[in-house]
Amino acid sequence: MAESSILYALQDGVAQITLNRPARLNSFNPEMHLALRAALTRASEESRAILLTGAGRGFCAGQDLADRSVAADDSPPDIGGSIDLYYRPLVDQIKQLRQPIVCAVNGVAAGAGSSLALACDMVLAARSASFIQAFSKIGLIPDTGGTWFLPQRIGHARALGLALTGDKLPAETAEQWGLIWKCVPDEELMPQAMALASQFAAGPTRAYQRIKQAIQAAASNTLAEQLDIERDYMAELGLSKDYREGVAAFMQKRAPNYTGE
Ligand code: T3D
Repeated sequence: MAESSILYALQDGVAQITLNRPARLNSFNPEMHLALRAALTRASEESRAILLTGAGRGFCAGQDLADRSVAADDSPPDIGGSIDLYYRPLVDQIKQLRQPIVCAVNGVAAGAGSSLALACDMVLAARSASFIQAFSKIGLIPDTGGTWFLPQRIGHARALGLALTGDKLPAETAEQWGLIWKCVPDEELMPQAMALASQFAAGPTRAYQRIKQAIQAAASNTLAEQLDIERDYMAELGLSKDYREGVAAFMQKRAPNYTGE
């Protein structure tokens, strides 16, 4: 029986999802798209933090190009349809997760694989990993949110340079440029990523959800709109059990016991 293209494990509130097509650097085919979406749905229901990574030496090399190879006289692939059916809903689903999603980039993240990592809330990368906007090398543009994530995080000049050249960005530079949270020694990637995900799984989930939404909204809001959002979310969270527990724990000089409520 063929091994599943997505591995899933739930432990202590953390759902670990592993892209598992290592012979093709975990590139996307329709089966892996559907399995990843199903795994994210399951994780959204039963976990308080998600950890996404890749099996083998790569994180994800984007679209499986073997599925796009056509003879000159064949009809071309429907790439717009593929984006509507697979890539866009994937970004939407990740951005709508209430719990934090940590991405552990274990190797090369190319094309939509890079965008997938950048769609996650916190990205840790192994020192040997890299980010490649491979799209222009095959005559395409960054998708899966790439044209939005890149300039947002590293500015116009660097975003355009990476997208036009398709040059490899080493993980260390990605950290220096503010594209990702952290670059760590290879052997520390999974322990550090799991420690972060575990910290979130034991944290105030509702506050995390609102933090994510507020920071995301800031990309297009005025200060006044943002101040409104802060007031509304603070008012809501002030009624939560976790807020009450956080204050009680502080006053009693003990660690909080958050339930996510
Ligand atoms: O089409 C749509 O639906 C629209 C959506 C598009 C989104 C996209 O992601 S477009 C961009 C697609 N991705 C790429 O163009 C990247 C292609 N891959 C590479 O450029 C290189 O593989 C890497 C730079 C990522 C890594 O290079 P390297 O030297 O470390 O590894 P390699 O030897 O090239 O790859 C190892 C194997 O994985 C190899 O197979 P083999 O020869 O050992 O049997 C290679 O063919 C395979 N592989 C790597 N990437 C892909 C792939 N097979 C299919 N599709 C891939 N994307």
